[in-house]
Amino acid sequence: MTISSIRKAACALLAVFTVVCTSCGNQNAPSQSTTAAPKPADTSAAAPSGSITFPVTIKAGYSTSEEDPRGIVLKAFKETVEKETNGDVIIEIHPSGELGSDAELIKGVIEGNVDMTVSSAGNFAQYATKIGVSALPFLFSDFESAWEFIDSDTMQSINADLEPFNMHVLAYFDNGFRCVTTTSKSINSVADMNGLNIRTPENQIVMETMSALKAKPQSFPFAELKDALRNGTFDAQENPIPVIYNNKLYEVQKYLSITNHSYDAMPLVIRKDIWDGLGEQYQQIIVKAAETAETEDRKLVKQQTSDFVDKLKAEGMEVTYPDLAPFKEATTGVMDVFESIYGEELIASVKAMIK
Ligand code: EAX
Repeated sequence: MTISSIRKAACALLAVFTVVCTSCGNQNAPSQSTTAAPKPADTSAAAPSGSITFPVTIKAGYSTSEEDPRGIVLKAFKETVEKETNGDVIIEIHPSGELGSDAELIKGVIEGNVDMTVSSAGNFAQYATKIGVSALPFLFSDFESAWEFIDSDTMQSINADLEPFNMHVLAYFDNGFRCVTTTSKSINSVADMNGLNIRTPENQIVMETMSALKAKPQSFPFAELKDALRNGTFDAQENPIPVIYNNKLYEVQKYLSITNHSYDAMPLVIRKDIWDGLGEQYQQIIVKAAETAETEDRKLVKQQTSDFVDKLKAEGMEVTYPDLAPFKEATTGVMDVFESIYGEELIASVKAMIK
Protein backbone atom coordinates (compact mmCIF):
# COMPACT_ATOMS: atom_id res chain seq x y z
CA MET A 1 0.00 0.00 0.00
CA THR A 2 1.71 3.20 -1.15
CA ILE A 3 1.51 6.62 0.49
CA SER A 4 -0.69 7.88 -2.34
CA SER A 5 -3.18 5.05 -1.84
CA ILE A 6 -3.13 5.67 1.95
CA ARG A 7 -3.64 9.33 1.25
CA LYS A 8 -6.55 8.61 -1.12
CA ALA A 9 -8.13 6.22 1.42
CA ALA A 10 -7.55 8.62 4.34
CA CYS A 11 -8.81 11.63 2.35
CA ALA A 12 -11.89 9.71 1.21
CA LEU A 13 -12.58 8.69 4.80
CA LEU A 14 -11.72 12.17 6.03
CA ALA A 15 -14.15 13.67 3.49
CA VAL A 16 -16.88 11.31 4.69
CA PHE A 17 -15.91 11.89 8.32
CA THR A 18 -15.88 15.69 7.85
CA VAL A 19 -19.31 15.68 6.11
CA VAL A 20 -20.73 13.65 8.98
CA CYS A 21 -19.04 15.75 11.69
CA THR A 22 -19.07 19.29 10.30
CA SER A 23 -20.84 20.46 13.43
CA CYS A 24 -18.55 18.56 15.83
CA GLY A 25 -15.62 20.90 16.50
CA ASN A 26 -13.91 21.19 19.83
CA GLN A 27 -16.39 23.08 22.05
CA ASN A 28 -13.62 23.74 24.62
CA ALA A 29 -11.03 25.27 22.32
CA PRO A 30 -10.52 29.04 22.86
CA SER A 31 -11.90 31.16 20.03
CA GLN A 32 -9.63 30.27 17.17
CA SER A 33 -8.42 31.62 13.86
CA THR A 34 -10.66 32.22 10.90
CA THR A 35 -9.63 29.02 9.07
CA ALA A 36 -12.07 26.30 10.13
CA ALA A 37 -10.13 23.68 12.08
CA PRO A 38 -10.32 20.29 10.35
CA LYS A 39 -11.93 17.53 12.36
CA PRO A 40 -9.91 14.57 13.72
CA ALA A 41 -8.83 12.48 10.76
CA ASP A 42 -10.35 9.01 10.61
CA THR A 43 -7.21 7.01 9.89
CA SER A 44 -8.82 3.65 10.60
CA ALA A 45 -8.06 2.86 6.93
CA ALA A 46 -4.43 3.84 7.52
CA ALA A 47 -1.68 1.43 6.71
CA PRO A 48 -1.29 -1.28 9.36
CA SER A 49 2.21 -1.47 10.78
CA GLY A 50 4.92 -2.32 8.28
CA SER A 51 2.65 -2.15 5.27
CA ILE A 52 4.10 0.85 3.40
CA THR A 53 5.66 0.08 0.02
CA PHE A 54 9.30 1.27 0.08
CA PRO A 55 11.07 3.44 -0.96
CA VAL A 56 8.77 6.09 0.54
CA THR A 57 9.31 9.86 0.32
CA ILE A 58 8.29 11.89 3.39
CA LYS A 59 7.63 15.60 2.70
CA ALA A 60 8.75 17.73 5.68
CA GLY A 61 7.88 21.46 5.74
CA TYR A 62 8.56 24.36 8.12
CA SER A 63 8.06 28.14 8.08
CA THR A 64 11.48 29.67 8.75
CA SER A 65 14.77 29.90 6.87
CA GLU A 66 17.18 26.98 6.47
CA GLU A 67 19.65 28.84 8.74
CA ASP A 68 17.32 28.38 11.72
CA PRO A 69 18.36 25.58 14.13
CA ARG A 70 15.30 23.56 13.00
CA GLY A 71 16.58 23.79 9.40
CA ILE A 72 20.13 22.76 10.35
CA VAL A 73 19.14 19.74 12.46
CA LEU A 74 16.51 18.52 9.96
CA LYS A 75 19.27 18.22 7.34
CA ALA A 76 21.20 15.92 9.70
CA PHE A 77 17.95 14.03 10.48
CA LYS A 78 17.45 13.49 6.73
CA GLU A 79 20.99 12.15 6.24
CA THR A 80 20.75 9.74 9.17
CA VAL A 81 17.32 8.35 8.23
CA GLU A 82 18.20 7.88 4.55
CA LYS A 83 21.53 6.23 5.41
CA GLU A 84 20.18 3.91 8.10
CA THR A 85 17.20 2.79 6.01
CA ASN A 86 19.47 2.27 2.97
CA GLY A 87 17.37 4.79 1.05
CA ASP A 88 14.04 3.10 1.84
CA VAL A 89 12.85 6.28 3.64
CA ILE A 90 13.62 9.56 1.86
CA ILE A 91 13.06 12.88 3.72
CA GLU A 92 12.22 15.73 1.31
CA ILE A 93 12.74 19.03 3.18
CA HIS A 94 10.77 22.22 2.30
CA PRO A 95 11.92 25.33 4.31
CA SER A 96 10.65 28.95 4.41
CA GLY A 97 6.95 28.20 4.15
CA GLU A 98 7.30 26.54 0.69
CA LEU A 99 4.46 24.16 1.67
CA GLY A 100 2.44 26.83 3.51
CA SER A 101 2.25 28.79 6.77
CA ASP A 102 2.57 27.11 10.17
CA ALA A 103 -1.22 26.74 10.34
CA GLU A 104 -1.38 25.36 6.77
CA LEU A 105 1.49 22.93 7.41
CA ILE A 106 -0.28 21.51 10.47
CA LYS A 107 -3.57 21.26 8.56
CA GLY A 108 -1.63 19.61 5.75
CA VAL A 109 -0.41 16.84 8.07
CA ILE A 110 -3.97 16.28 9.29
CA GLU A 111 -5.29 16.06 5.74
CA GLY A 112 -2.35 14.07 4.39
CA ASN A 113 -0.75 16.48 1.88
CA VAL A 114 2.22 17.28 4.16
CA ASP A 115 3.95 14.38 5.91
CA MET A 116 6.01 16.07 8.66
CA THR A 117 6.28 19.52 10.20
CA VAL A 118 7.76 21.30 13.21
CA SER A 119 5.99 24.35 14.62
CA SER A 120 5.33 26.22 17.87
CA ALA A 121 3.25 24.18 20.35
CA GLY A 122 0.62 26.94 20.55
CA ASN A 123 -0.02 26.53 16.81
CA PHE A 124 -1.40 23.03 17.54
CA ALA A 125 -3.71 24.22 20.35
CA GLN A 126 -6.75 24.57 18.07
CA TYR A 127 -6.70 20.77 17.72
CA ALA A 128 -5.27 19.54 21.03
CA THR A 129 -6.07 22.45 23.32
CA LYS A 130 -3.75 21.56 26.19
CA ILE A 131 -0.60 21.28 24.06
CA GLY A 132 -0.13 25.05 24.19
CA VAL A 133 0.20 25.07 28.00
CA SER A 134 4.00 25.49 27.85
CA ALA A 135 3.51 28.83 26.05
CA LEU A 136 1.71 30.46 29.02
CA PRO A 137 3.36 33.81 29.80
CA PHE A 138 6.48 33.83 31.98
CA LEU A 139 5.96 30.15 32.90
CA PHE A 140 9.67 29.26 32.69
CA SER A 141 12.74 31.34 33.55
CA ASP A 142 15.34 29.13 31.88
CA PHE A 143 15.75 26.41 29.25
CA GLU A 144 16.41 23.57 31.69
CA SER A 145 13.13 24.02 33.59
CA ALA A 146 11.25 24.31 30.29
CA TRP A 147 12.84 21.10 28.96
CA GLU A 148 12.05 19.29 32.23
CA PHE A 149 8.36 20.10 31.73
CA ILE A 150 8.33 19.37 27.98
CA ASP A 151 9.91 15.93 28.61
CA SER A 152 7.60 15.16 31.55
CA ASP A 153 4.84 12.52 31.66
CA THR A 154 2.33 15.39 31.76
CA MET A 155 3.33 16.47 28.25
CA GLN A 156 3.59 12.88 26.97
CA SER A 157 -0.09 12.35 27.81
CA ILE A 158 -1.01 15.68 26.17
CA ASN A 159 0.90 14.71 22.99
CA ALA A 160 -1.46 11.73 22.63
CA ASP A 161 -4.28 14.26 22.05
CA LEU A 162 -2.78 14.92 18.59
CA GLU A 163 -3.07 11.27 17.44
CA PRO A 164 -6.80 11.51 16.48
CA PHE A 165 -5.70 14.37 14.19
CA ASN A 166 -3.30 12.07 12.33
CA MET A 167 -0.25 13.54 14.10
CA HIS A 168 2.37 11.51 15.97
CA VAL A 169 4.87 13.56 18.06
CA LEU A 170 8.45 12.39 17.39
CA ALA A 171 10.34 14.99 19.47
CA TYR A 172 10.27 18.56 20.82
CA PHE A 173 12.53 21.09 19.18
CA ASP A 174 13.02 24.47 20.84
CA ASN A 175 12.31 27.90 19.35
CA GLY A 176 13.54 29.79 22.43
CA PHE A 177 11.96 32.55 24.54
CA ARG A 178 9.85 35.05 22.61
CA CYS A 179 10.88 38.73 22.71
CA VAL A 180 9.34 41.89 21.25
CA THR A 181 10.87 43.84 18.35
CA THR A 182 9.56 47.13 16.99
CA THR A 183 10.15 49.44 14.04
CA SER A 184 9.89 52.84 15.64
CA LYS A 185 10.09 52.76 19.45
CA SER A 186 11.89 51.02 22.27
CA ILE A 187 9.75 48.97 24.68
CA ASN A 188 10.80 49.70 28.28
CA SER A 189 7.53 49.39 30.18
CA VAL A 190 4.07 47.83 29.94
CA ALA A 191 2.77 51.28 29.01
CA ASP A 192 4.96 51.15 25.87
CA MET A 193 2.96 48.09 24.71
CA ASN A 194 -0.33 50.01 24.80
CA GLY A 195 -2.02 49.94 21.38
CA LEU A 196 1.07 48.40 19.70
CA ASN A 197 0.19 47.03 16.25
CA ILE A 198 1.99 43.69 16.70
CA ARG A 199 2.03 40.53 14.56
CA THR A 200 1.86 37.15 16.29
CA PRO A 201 1.72 33.52 15.08
CA GLU A 202 -1.73 31.89 14.89
CA ASN A 203 -1.29 31.04 18.55
CA GLN A 204 -4.07 31.86 21.01
CA ILE A 205 -1.87 31.90 24.11
CA VAL A 206 0.58 34.40 22.59
CA MET A 207 -2.32 36.56 21.34
CA GLU A 208 -3.97 36.55 24.79
CA THR A 209 -0.61 37.53 26.32
CA MET A 210 -0.22 40.49 23.95
CA SER A 211 -3.82 41.55 24.60
CA ALA A 212 -3.22 41.40 28.36
CA LEU A 213 -0.35 43.87 27.78
CA LYS A 214 -2.89 46.10 25.96
CA ALA A 215 -1.17 45.61 22.58
CA LYS A 216 -3.22 44.96 19.43
CA PRO A 217 -2.12 41.47 18.24
CA GLN A 218 -2.98 40.09 14.81
CA SER A 219 -1.94 36.65 13.56
CA PHE A 220 -0.15 36.57 10.20
CA PRO A 221 1.99 33.97 8.33
CA PHE A 222 5.67 34.06 9.32
CA ALA A 223 7.01 33.65 5.74
CA GLU A 224 5.32 36.98 4.74
CA LEU A 225 6.22 38.81 7.97
CA LYS A 226 9.39 40.58 6.84
CA ASP A 227 7.61 42.31 3.92
CA ALA A 228 4.69 43.20 6.20
CA LEU A 229 7.07 44.87 8.66
CA ARG A 230 8.92 46.64 5.85
CA ASN A 231 5.70 48.09 4.35
CA GLY A 232 4.26 49.13 7.74
CA THR A 233 1.43 46.60 7.94
CA PHE A 234 2.77 45.92 11.43
CA ASP A 235 4.88 48.08 13.77
CA ALA A 236 6.13 45.13 15.79
CA GLN A 237 6.44 41.37 16.06
CA GLU A 238 7.61 38.94 18.73
CA ASN A 239 9.89 35.95 18.25
CA PRO A 240 12.91 34.32 19.92
CA ILE A 241 16.37 35.79 19.36
CA PRO A 242 17.57 32.97 17.05
CA VAL A 243 14.52 33.47 14.77
CA ILE A 244 15.05 37.26 14.71
CA TYR A 245 18.70 36.85 13.66
CA ASN A 246 18.49 33.79 11.37
CA ASN A 247 15.60 35.30 9.40
CA LYS A 248 17.28 38.74 9.24
CA LEU A 249 14.40 40.57 10.93
CA TYR A 250 17.00 43.13 12.09
CA GLU A 251 16.82 44.49 8.52
CA VAL A 252 13.25 45.71 9.21
CA GLN A 253 13.17 46.08 13.02
CA LYS A 254 15.17 48.71 14.94
CA TYR A 255 14.43 47.84 18.57
CA LEU A 256 14.66 44.56 20.49
CA SER A 257 13.21 44.30 24.00
CA ILE A 258 14.24 41.19 25.95
CA THR A 259 10.79 40.34 27.32
CA ASN A 260 11.09 36.49 27.24
CA HIS A 261 7.32 36.59 27.61
CA SER A 262 6.59 33.06 26.29
CA TYR A 263 8.64 29.87 26.04
CA ASP A 264 8.24 28.40 22.54
CA ALA A 265 8.40 24.59 22.44
CA MET A 266 8.06 23.06 18.97
CA PRO A 267 6.64 19.56 18.48
CA LEU A 268 8.13 17.66 15.50
CA VAL A 269 5.17 15.67 14.14
CA ILE A 270 4.77 13.00 11.46
CA ARG A 271 1.54 11.80 9.80
CA LYS A 272 0.23 8.98 12.01
CA ASP A 273 -0.95 6.96 9.03
CA ILE A 274 2.61 6.98 7.67
CA TRP A 275 4.11 6.33 11.11
CA ASP A 276 1.85 3.31 11.63
CA GLY A 277 2.89 1.86 8.28
CA LEU A 278 6.67 2.16 8.69
CA GLY A 279 7.20 -1.00 10.76
CA GLU A 280 9.08 -1.20 14.08
CA GLN A 281 12.62 -1.23 12.64
CA TYR A 282 12.20 2.02 10.67
CA GLN A 283 10.17 3.61 13.47
CA GLN A 284 13.12 3.06 15.82
CA ILE A 285 15.56 4.56 13.31
CA ILE A 286 13.33 7.63 12.90
CA VAL A 287 12.74 8.14 16.64
CA LYS A 288 16.48 7.84 17.37
CA ALA A 289 17.33 10.34 14.61
CA ALA A 290 14.57 12.69 15.85
CA GLU A 291 15.90 12.54 19.43
CA THR A 292 19.43 13.31 18.21
CA ALA A 293 18.03 16.24 16.23
CA GLU A 294 16.12 17.44 19.32
CA THR A 295 19.28 17.39 21.47
CA GLU A 296 21.29 19.28 18.84
CA ASP A 297 18.45 21.76 18.22
CA ARG A 298 18.09 22.59 21.93
CA LYS A 299 21.87 23.07 22.27
CA LEU A 300 21.93 25.37 19.22
CA VAL A 301 18.94 27.47 20.35
CA LYS A 302 20.34 27.95 23.86
CA GLN A 303 23.77 28.90 22.45
CA GLN A 304 22.31 31.31 19.86
CA THR A 305 20.02 32.91 22.46
CA SER A 306 23.06 34.08 24.41
CA ASP A 307 25.41 34.70 21.48
CA PHE A 308 23.10 36.46 19.05
CA VAL A 309 22.18 39.56 21.11
CA ASP A 310 25.62 41.03 20.32
CA LYS A 311 25.20 40.06 16.66
CA LEU A 312 21.85 41.88 16.56
CA LYS A 313 23.48 44.96 18.11
CA ALA A 314 26.23 44.75 15.47
CA GLU A 315 23.45 44.76 12.83
CA GLY A 316 22.18 48.06 14.29
CA MET A 317 19.41 46.95 16.66
CA GLU A 318 18.97 48.83 19.95
CA VAL A 319 18.50 46.23 22.72
CA THR A 320 16.74 46.98 26.02
CA TYR A 321 16.10 44.86 29.14
CA PRO A 322 12.87 46.15 30.71
CA ASP A 323 11.92 45.30 34.30
CA LEU A 324 9.72 42.22 33.70
CA ALA A 325 7.84 42.28 37.04
CA PRO A 326 5.11 44.63 35.69
CA PHE A 327 4.84 42.50 32.51
CA LYS A 328 4.37 39.34 34.62
CA GLU A 329 1.81 41.12 36.79
CA ALA A 330 -0.14 42.34 33.75
CA THR A 331 -0.34 38.82 32.23
CA THR A 332 -1.30 36.72 35.29
CA GLY A 333 -4.90 36.69 33.99
CA VAL A 334 -3.92 34.67 30.91
CA MET A 335 -3.47 31.58 33.12
CA ASP A 336 -7.07 32.10 34.36
CA VAL A 337 -8.37 32.40 30.77
CA PHE A 338 -6.89 28.99 29.98
CA GLU A 339 -7.49 27.35 33.39
CA SER A 340 -11.15 26.89 32.44
CA ILE A 341 -9.96 25.16 29.25
CA TYR A 342 -6.96 23.23 30.56
CA GLY A 343 -8.65 22.21 33.81
CA GLU A 344 -7.50 22.83 37.35
CA GLU A 345 -5.44 19.60 37.54
CA LEU A 346 -3.12 20.52 34.65
CA ILE A 347 -2.70 24.09 35.88
CA ALA A 348 -1.96 22.82 39.41
CA SER A 349 0.70 20.40 38.09
CA VAL A 350 2.26 23.16 35.99
CA LYS A 351 2.33 25.56 38.95
CA ALA A 352 3.84 22.83 41.16
CA MET A 353 6.54 22.14 38.59
CA ILE A 354 7.57 25.75 38.17
CA LYS A 355 7.64 26.62 41.89
O1 EAX B 1 9.66 30.52 14.49
O2 EAX B 1 5.35 32.28 13.43
C1 EAX B 1 6.17 32.46 14.36
O3 EAX B 1 6.38 33.56 14.91
C2 EAX B 1 6.91 31.26 14.80
O4 EAX B 1 7.78 31.56 15.86
C3 EAX B 1 7.59 30.71 13.57
O5 EAX B 1 7.61 29.32 13.64
C4 EAX B 1 8.97 31.21 13.47
